[in-house]
Formats: sequence, C-alpha cells, structure tokens
Amino acid sequence: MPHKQLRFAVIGAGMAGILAAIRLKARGETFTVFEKTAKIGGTWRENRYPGLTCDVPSHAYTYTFEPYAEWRANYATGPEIQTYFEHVVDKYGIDPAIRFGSEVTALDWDEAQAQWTLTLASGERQVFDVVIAASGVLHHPRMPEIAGLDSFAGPVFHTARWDDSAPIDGVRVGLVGCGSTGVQIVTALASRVKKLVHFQRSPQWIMPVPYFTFSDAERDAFRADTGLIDAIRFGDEYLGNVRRFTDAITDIDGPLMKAIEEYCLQNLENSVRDPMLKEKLRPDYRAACKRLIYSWSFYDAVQNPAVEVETGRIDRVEAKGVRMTDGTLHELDTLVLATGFHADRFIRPAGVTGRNGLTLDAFWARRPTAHYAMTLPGFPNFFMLNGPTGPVGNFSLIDIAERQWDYIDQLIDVLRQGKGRAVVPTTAAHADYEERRIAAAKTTIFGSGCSSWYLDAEGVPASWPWSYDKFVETMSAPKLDEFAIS
Ligand code: NA7
Repeated sequence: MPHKQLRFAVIGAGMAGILAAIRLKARGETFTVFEKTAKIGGTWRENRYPGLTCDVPSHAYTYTFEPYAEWRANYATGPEIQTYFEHVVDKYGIDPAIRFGSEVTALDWDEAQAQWTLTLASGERQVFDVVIAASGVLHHPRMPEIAGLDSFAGPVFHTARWDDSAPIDGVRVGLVGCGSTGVQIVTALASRVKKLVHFQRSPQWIMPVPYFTFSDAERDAFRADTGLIDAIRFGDEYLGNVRRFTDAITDIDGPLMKAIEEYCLQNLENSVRDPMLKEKLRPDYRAACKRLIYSWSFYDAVQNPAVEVETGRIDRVEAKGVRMTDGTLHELDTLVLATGFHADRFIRPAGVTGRNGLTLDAFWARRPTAHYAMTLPGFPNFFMLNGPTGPVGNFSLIDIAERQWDYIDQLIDVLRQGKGRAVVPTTAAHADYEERRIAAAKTTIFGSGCSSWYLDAEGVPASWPWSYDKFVETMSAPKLDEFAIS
C-alpha cells in the first residue's frame, strides 16, 4: 500500500532503539537514531561490573528474529550480551543510521505543523513526524545518602560507573547494596579480595537456578539448526515459567506464589550453614516483593571466609572506611556502591513539551505513566518502548519491547495511511487504564510491603499488574477508539 513518508527520530541505541531501527529499516522508513554516547548497547554498555550476568536464560534474551548460537552458558554475561547487540547492529546495517555523541536535550511539539522539533546538546535542531523514545529505564545511578562519601581516601564509585583502576585483588573492599547487582558482585569478588564487607540494609530472597555451560558441540548444533534454539526460547520451560511467574505475582496467596516462597526458603535453609549468618540473610518480607534474585552461587560466595555481611546501620564514610552507628569502623581500600537507579526518569532530563505547552515533568508530576506503557495524552506521535507501567519481572524485556513495537507500528499505520497527522490517546481512555492498573498493581506481590525500585513515590507498583497472556493479547492490536486522530 502506498504510504506517507514519515520522518522518525529514535532516541537511544540500546536494546529497544536497535529494535525500532531494524523494524523501521525493514519498512523502508526514514529515521535517525540519536545516541548520547559513542557506543550502542544501553544498559549492557553502561554496566561493566565483575559478575554482570543477565537473569533471563541466554537463549530467551534475544530478538525473536535473531537467535544466537554463541552463548557460552544458559545465563549470559554482560560482555557476551554487548557482543550480541553489536553483532545484530552490524548484521542489520543499522550503524549508518545512528548518530553517536548526540544527546537529545529537548523535544517540542509543533501543533500547526504536526511535528516534533528535536534539540541536541550541541544546539542543533531537527524536525521529525514521529518520536520513538527508547531511552531505557535504569540508566541514572542512584547515589546513597551517606555522609562523608567524598572523604574516603580510596576509590569510591557506583556500579554503573565501574572504575577499572580501583584495587580489588587482595585488598579490602566495601560493597553497599544487596539488589541483583550487589549479589552478583559478591559472587564475583569473594574469591579475589582479601576482605569483602557487604553492607546489607535488607536481605534478599534468592531463587536457586541451575547453571550450565554449552559445549562446542552444542554450539555447533545450535548453528546448524536454529530450531534447537527456538525449542528453548519458545518452549514451555521458559514461557511456562514466565506465565507462572506473572500469574504468581498477581495471585499472591495462590499456590504458585506459595511454591516460589517455599523454594526460596528451602534454598536459605539448606544452603547456609552458620545459624547466625542464616538469620542475617533471612528477609522479613514476602519473596518476589523486591525483584527476585536468581542465583546459583550467591549463598556459596557469601559463606566464603573473606566475606563479612554487615547488617548494622551505616553512620558515615570516613577517610579510612565506613563507620557504623555502633562506632565500629570497617577499614577499606575500595568502596563500591551497588545502590541502584532512579527508575522514574525515563527520557528525562530531556525536556519534552507536548500540546498546549504541557511538559512531561508536569504530566508526570504525580507518577510517570503512559497509556499501556507506550503513549501519552497530550504528546501526539510520541511512542515509548519499555516506558512507565510496562511489565517488569524476571523475564526478557526484549520480548516486551517487540510486542510493544507491534502495537506502536499499528498506530503509526494511521499516520502512514494518511488517516490523520497526529495520533494520541484520549485523556479519558488513559485515566481509565491508570485507575484499573493502579487498583490491580496494589494487590500484586510488589505491593505486599517492602521497598524496591518497582514502587513509585506513593508506594504504588509502577508496573503492568496483569498476566503475561493479557499483555500479549493487549499488544496484538491497539483499540483505536482510545485514540484521538487529527
Ligand atoms: P536495586 O535493586 O535498586 O538495589 C539497591 C540496593 O542498594 C538495595 O539493596 C538497597 O537497600 C541498597 N541501598 C540503597 N541505598 C542504600 C543506603 N543508603 N544504605 C544501604 N543500602 C542502600 O539496584 P540493583 O542495581 O541491584 O538492581 C537494579 C536492577 O537492575 C535489577 O533489579 C535488575 O532489573 C537489573 P534496600 O533494599 O533499599 O534496603
């Protein structure tokens, strides 16, 4: 079908931006990907800490259209995943469409022209018909509010800004934080350091998972027959787990959640020998309330004699180390902050201004939100991948982004076919979605009483609160009567 040639701006060259670029290129669209750094990869470029691993099985953490035979093990390391994305960008010829070192600082909607003016940090401006915001979720490091961080004599840094020059081997390292990142770092550093003090404000539930490597022969077989890969990534073991997980988090007193809790509890009981350490590691909130940690090695690592789990309160950081409120001083050579990210920023700090001067900051004053996680009333022709209120949990965000793209692409068809110059969700449709979403989100396991980056400023889980199958069904086609087309 002949269609109107639109100009697309994609913001970010991480997993979702690469996806958008591949899909747009396949349709012969005119597009530019704006990437603030000099390299693709998003979160897999930013995070380089020792032990970085994806907790989604490696074969399931790929684009559906690009299976990968090269994984070394059933869980992939960060560098391997970065290599995968570089391979994809190369294979699909996306590189020429990416403008590196190009940070988008502002986006302004022009109602008369029905187009967005995009401003770069350099001051350069360009106009586009459609903006795809693929700027990621966890990319603004959260520094802890601990007094005296600047006074530490050794290197102190956030995990997403790993300092390769910092001493680790054979020295005393402090590690603040016990999320997925902190747990992976304990595992990687326990056998390298002289001493590792793990400052643990809240313990974590640990879901035991098997870990195994793939042999050369297995990789040969995957190369020869990608059906073997499909059997893993589309098979019941993986997709069944995704379904069971999302069913469990939405039915928190049901048998599936009870099974998860039992499994984690047995892992703690059976894996940790010292009764005092066991109590230090025992959470006082429900399993899966915080993002569940999948690990085959944390409990072993944390029982390494070089590791000390410190559950006291940090008073301040001093030149020599970390002072606790009981007066104890942990003398350290290097201090690592695994304290997470500002999960509410999304495309910000870029200033986005939609219809009638409505800014994203104003629209998100209460909480970041988007209609089914992708579109925003007042912001026409603006589409988010992995935007606020999308599914989060222990499953592949690549799958989520692909399904979101299929939905977005159908909305863009409205523009392509000339049925309108601007498409935007109605305020009423979005308000109805948010009301239903918030009510449901409060009853998920994420809202069962713990702190986590899943919660918004009012303590409401900022996520998709329904099943995976409902997400799949919803993404299959947008309801056009929820949109204003002008
Ligand atoms: P998370 O999961 O947000 O974890 C941050 C950790 O840092 C968590 O254990 C916090 O304890 C701890 N924290 C934060 N501030 C402090 C202070 N001031 N003192 C002590 N401890 C503190 O971030 P991650 O990087 O591990 O993981 C983020 C996601 O990336 C992960 O879920 C995957 O999706 C990938 P708290 O629990 O708040 O008591």
